[in-house]
Amino acid sequence: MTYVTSPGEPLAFPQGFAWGAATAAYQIEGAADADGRGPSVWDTFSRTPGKVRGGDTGDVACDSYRRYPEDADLLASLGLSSYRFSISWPRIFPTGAGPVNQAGLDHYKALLDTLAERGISGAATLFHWDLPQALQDQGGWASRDIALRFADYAAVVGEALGDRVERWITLNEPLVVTDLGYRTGIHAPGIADEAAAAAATHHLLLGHGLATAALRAAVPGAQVGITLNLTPVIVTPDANGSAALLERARLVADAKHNGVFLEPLLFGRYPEHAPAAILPPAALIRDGDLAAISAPVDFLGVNYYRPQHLRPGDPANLRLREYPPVPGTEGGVVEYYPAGLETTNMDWLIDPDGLYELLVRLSKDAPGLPLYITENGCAAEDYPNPDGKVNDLERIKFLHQHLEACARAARDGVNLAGYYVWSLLDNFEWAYGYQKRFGIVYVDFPTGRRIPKESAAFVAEVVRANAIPALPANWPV
Ligand code: IFM
Repeated sequence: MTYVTSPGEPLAFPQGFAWGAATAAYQIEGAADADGRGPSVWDTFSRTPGKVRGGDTGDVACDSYRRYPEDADLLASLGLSSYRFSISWPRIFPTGAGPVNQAGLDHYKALLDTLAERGISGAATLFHWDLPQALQDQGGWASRDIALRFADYAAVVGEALGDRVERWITLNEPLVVTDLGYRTGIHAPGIADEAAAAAATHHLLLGHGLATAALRAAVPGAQVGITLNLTPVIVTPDANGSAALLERARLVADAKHNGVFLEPLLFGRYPEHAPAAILPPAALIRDGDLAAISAPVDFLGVNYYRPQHLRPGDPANLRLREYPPVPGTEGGVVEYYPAGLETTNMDWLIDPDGLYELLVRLSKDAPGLPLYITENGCAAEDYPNPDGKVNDLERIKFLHQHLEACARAARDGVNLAGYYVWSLLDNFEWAYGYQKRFGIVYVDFPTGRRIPKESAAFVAEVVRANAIPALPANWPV
């Protein structure tokens, strides 16, 4: 397929826009026992029967720990200027606190040097969920001490890699850690305890604040931010419902999905409308914590996948594609899937307008703060055709629509500095194992062979033109 970007293309991106692809250590590296790596909570969890679909683990994954030069070549072949990867904490601190494993640091030096040789800069995430098991054994994120351990780890990594990393991301999606790791237990470490989840919220935030200071001390001029998964809440009134109730539901849902991390970071306070159960108790919040948490960041990383839609409805008598809204919202409002919107292979709504609204809202909450889309993409039923090609047209349509939302937001004054597609490679999709494919590059897991999908060619053209090509009028999906 050929993508044509016409001169004077209206959907252009700002000059200097960063184009990248994102991955995470546990999802792609494999090599679980190589070079002194210690176990992480995801090793323990995935090896526990019944926790991950098909009994899949990250033991081998995409074998990117060994095949990283090939992955760097892939990035270069797409013209991408930045690679967002995560550092595996248990490779650096196999037993949690010390000693430091030099071989782990050397691996990331080699990765960054390999990228640099190809003109690609590195955006390093310090914590993308693979906590050293030894730290979990001491309470994990439910214990305050871990915030200090995280800062120690940030300092060590900052000193070792500070001259090579362009941007630092302290945490990836802390809300997923608290919600799925500690509240429902469907992710590692598999805890289902509301109080532990609330404590983890505060300690993740504190860890971010202390790690930010540690990185800045270790790396003069370091660019430090955090990545949040944010979910715009869109309400649709109707003639029968109470507008006041709907607005209350919106505020509560927004506090739960967004405010619980956004407000402490940007404003140094927990959100007023959040359900009490999700907030850390006052006894956990010590003097100075909120100041450390709200120390200004250099940028905000935004992971966008889908919004939440709410409308008046009867929570006791749900219609098709209606669900009870977030806990803590009074009855009379339900979550629903609007009839006109399609869904992805994860059954997640496809709603690029949600991304536009989110970006505009963030630029009001944090005027001027550079925003990066640090993840955006979709899972699809991908497979190689008999001719060996992977024709992922749904993904191209998804990316096209979401990039259009980004370009519009930038045109309308949002300080959007870059976009990373999730993901470079098909990989270990947490509790779904290898059954969900998010990559723009197909991975044949039995052999590790990489096959760039059709979407990779599309992304390469967007990067080349720094603008979005029009899809043919007869686009089949
Ligand atoms: O695969 C994950 C990633 O690790 C974090 N953000 C969402 C992606 C898709 O579920």
